[in-house]
Amino acid sequence: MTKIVILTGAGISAESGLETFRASDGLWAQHRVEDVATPEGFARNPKLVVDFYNARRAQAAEVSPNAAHRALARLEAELDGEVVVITQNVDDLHEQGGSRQVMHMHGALKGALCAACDHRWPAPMVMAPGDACPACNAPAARPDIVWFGEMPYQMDALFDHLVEADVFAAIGISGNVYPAAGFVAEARRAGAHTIEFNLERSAVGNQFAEHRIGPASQTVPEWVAEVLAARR
Ligand code: BV8
Repeated sequence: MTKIVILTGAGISAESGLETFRASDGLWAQHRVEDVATPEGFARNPKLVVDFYNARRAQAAEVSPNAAHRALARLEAELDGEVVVITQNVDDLHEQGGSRQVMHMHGALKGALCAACDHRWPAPMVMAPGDACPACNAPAARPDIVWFGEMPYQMDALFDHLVEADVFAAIGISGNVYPAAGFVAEARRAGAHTIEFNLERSAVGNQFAEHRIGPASQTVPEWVAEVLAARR
């Protein structure tokens, strides 16, 4: 049975209107990553960090999935095999687009986490520093986001999927952030065919066997149609 593992990054949500990280007008252009996406930044200025994620949560609530998200959901629904989406993104556009097996390795804007007892609950649209945890009541609520220096989620399960992949596709990632950027090497080692979808080659582009250059809303639906036709 065919198993396709797909890693997505900010580039798949760009055409839905969400800023990427490294575009010149991207998120990091307006903020220093050390200030808004590290535990140290959160400890130093929790309001700056919580407001950064409040703004992104509000922005994410305004946008819709694009044809690339919908194509991946079609692939999962129609392929005689298994499709796993591993996303670096913290928006829920894959779920809105219809994908069911989605792994948020860097957390999710819709999640809140208690820094004191590890309890998780659906985040309110607007979080404030010192919000109480509904389980232990400590004033220790934080966005359920994996910051730089923190361990990404579900790493063991992710690697189990990678080593079983027949095809590994990366869509809209710059290949700058590890361990996600290292997944292509793992998949290749396990014998997967590797494809990169991007506007240009990523920092790990030379590790992919195949490249589909262009906007994901065009290249991904084309690829999905080919994959499904080939297996009919
Ligand atoms: C960890 C949540 C330690 C926050 C994020 C090894 C070598 C070097 C450094 C490290 C290393 N190992 C660890 C590190 C440190 C660090 C790291 O990699 N630093 C980099 C900057 C050098 N990594 C970590 O800290 C990670 N933690 O490794 O734990 C550890 C290890 C073992 C045991 C214990 C602890 C945690 C990293 C997670 C940080 N959190 N996100 C938030 O969202 O606010 S990272 C964030 O940036 C994203 O989640 C994503 O992962 C990352 C990069 O963003 P991309 O998605 O790639 O987006 P970007 O804008 O960069 O690129 C967009 C791409 O799309 C471009 O290529 C563009 O061309 C393309 N595109 C644009 N439009 C389109 C398109 N493509 C197609 N169609 C379009 N229309």
